[in-house]
Amino acid sequence: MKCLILVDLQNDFCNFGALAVKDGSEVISVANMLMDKFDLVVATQDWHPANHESFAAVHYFRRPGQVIDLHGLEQILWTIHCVQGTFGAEFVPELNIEKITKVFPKGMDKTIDSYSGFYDNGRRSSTGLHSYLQSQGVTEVYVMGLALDYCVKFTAKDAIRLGYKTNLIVDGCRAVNLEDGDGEKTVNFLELLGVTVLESKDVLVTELVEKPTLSVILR
Ligand code: VGL
Ligand code: ZN
Repeated sequence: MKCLILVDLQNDFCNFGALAVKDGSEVISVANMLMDKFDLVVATQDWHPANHESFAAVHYFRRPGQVIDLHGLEQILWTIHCVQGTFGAEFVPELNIEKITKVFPKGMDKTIDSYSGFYDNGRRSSTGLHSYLQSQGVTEVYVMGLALDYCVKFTAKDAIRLGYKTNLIVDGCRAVNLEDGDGEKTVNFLELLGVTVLESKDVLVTELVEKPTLSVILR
């Protein structure tokens, strides 16, 4: 069984959101197109309390982009984003949420950030995504979303580490690029780990060729 994992397709990462990723909203149509090709679609949702300690604003004399030690882990400080119950934390209205079978919120514990959809950054607790995928007989995952150099990166990294055949749909992602080239570096890094890098059209085309009617024509 194959599963599409949609990472953090939320208002705060798009358009004029609090932590807007450049051209982030462009990936929504990619997600909507791909969803129809999967029997199983899950989504992660960055879901922070208002006093989350990854927010620069909850620390004295700290600015977004600075790195601190947060209870023993290196933490980049962000602007306040994806606060539970706010518009910024909601999925982008254009996203077709009907096909999403289950949503996995993350980042609720204010003392630790959670980039991966599977575990928090210290691997102290799990979101339940792995056991859910196992219960559904998933062996292969396709990962896309926001942001490529943070939550997508760590989700794909955990997926391959957990033994899933892992694909990254690269045109379904956009990067924060705190430093120039972070997005490209992420793609190279994931490829080295064994992640297959695909374009959405590769997935859409394979699906078509597999359809009996078309394969008859192609023969
Ligand atoms: C993300 C930074 C902070 C992400 C979430 O979804 O990539 N990045 N929280
Ligand atoms: Zn966050």
